[in-house]
Amino acid sequence: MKLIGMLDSPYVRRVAVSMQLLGLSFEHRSMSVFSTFEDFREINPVVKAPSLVCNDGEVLMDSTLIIEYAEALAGGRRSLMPYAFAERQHALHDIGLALAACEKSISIIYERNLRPPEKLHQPWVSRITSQLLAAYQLLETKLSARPLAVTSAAINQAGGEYRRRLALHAADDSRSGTGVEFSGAAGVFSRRRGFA
Ligand SMILES: N[C@@H](CCC(=O)N[C@@H](CS)C(=O)NCC(=O)O)C(=O)O
Repeated sequence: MKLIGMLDSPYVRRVAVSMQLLGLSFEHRSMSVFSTFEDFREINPVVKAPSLVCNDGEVLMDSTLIIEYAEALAGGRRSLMPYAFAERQHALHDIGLALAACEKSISIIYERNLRPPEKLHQPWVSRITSQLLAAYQLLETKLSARPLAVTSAAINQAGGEYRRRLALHAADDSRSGTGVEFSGAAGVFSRRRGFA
């Protein structure tokens, strides 16, 4: 399997961290959807990062769908999602906020960096900014009440406050061999200025 995309993208990062935590081996090709657009198009004509080239050559895109595939590939024995229904609902809520925050952050960067300054539509930027602040504010409130677990043993797709199935098989964690501490929510929460 090949994961295509740069790790400054929160979407590529969440897939890379999740696949690592799930114990899946993959090759990572750091390609930009901008500076290497033509090369990227050879792999995925839609030019979306992340793209995952499966072992049979089929290409998957969208981080959530790729993670769903990775979880299926890892088998039911390992999962980065909480098992209990209520905990899963809370995790999905947090993940939705984090993904919305990523989407709005990226929209602002595209609006500012890809348009000529005279074509920038400030009411649109203000709208996106208010959405971005709402998502981060809700996350901040939630996380200040219950800080994220930051170890690879405890983290899950929503940051680690809810028990994931893997925690029931703690011995398995040593097999992932990561020993790495991640900054939160399987990669999605860390804030970066630029994106692939
Ligand atoms: N919903 C998608 C968003 C992926 C996304 O927007 N990736 C950006 C890079 S950070 C991209 O491919 N941008 C190029 C484009 O949309 O044309 C996901 O979760 O993977």
